[in-house]
Amino acid sequence: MAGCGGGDDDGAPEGKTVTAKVMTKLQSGVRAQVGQWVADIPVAHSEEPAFTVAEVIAPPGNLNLGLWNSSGEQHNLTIEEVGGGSIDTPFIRDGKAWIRSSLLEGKKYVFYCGLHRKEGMEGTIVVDPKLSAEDLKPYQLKG
Ligand SMILES: [Cu+2]
Repeated sequence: MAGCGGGDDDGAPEGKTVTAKVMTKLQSGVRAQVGQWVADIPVAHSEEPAFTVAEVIAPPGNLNLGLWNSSGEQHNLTIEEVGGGSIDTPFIRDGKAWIRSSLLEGKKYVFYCGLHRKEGMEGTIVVDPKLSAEDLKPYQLKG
């Protein structure tokens, strides 16, 4: 439970790295505006509390993270600038919640669940100013 080791012997699934996508058109159910960057952070369906995402890559500017929770357990999503402030969603047991942060180049950000951070429910946000137009993929809300 040190929280800094690389051990994966707790049964929680390994989170993946995702690149934020851009909103190209308004979508109901998404709290983001056209031109902004969006990434989904689903809660894993596992015995141990976990997100399925461990790292988000996004350019500087507004990033919208969508917490997807259908686990039946309470979770939330907090974005924290390392050494700075944080912003969080309410705790939800089912459904989705959105959070927006304005990412600055050169700063470090983490995201985590306020209840289960010690259990490994956390990840990092990498601000990459080199993300180019070729990297843009349209965000599409999942059914
Ligand atoms: Cu949690």
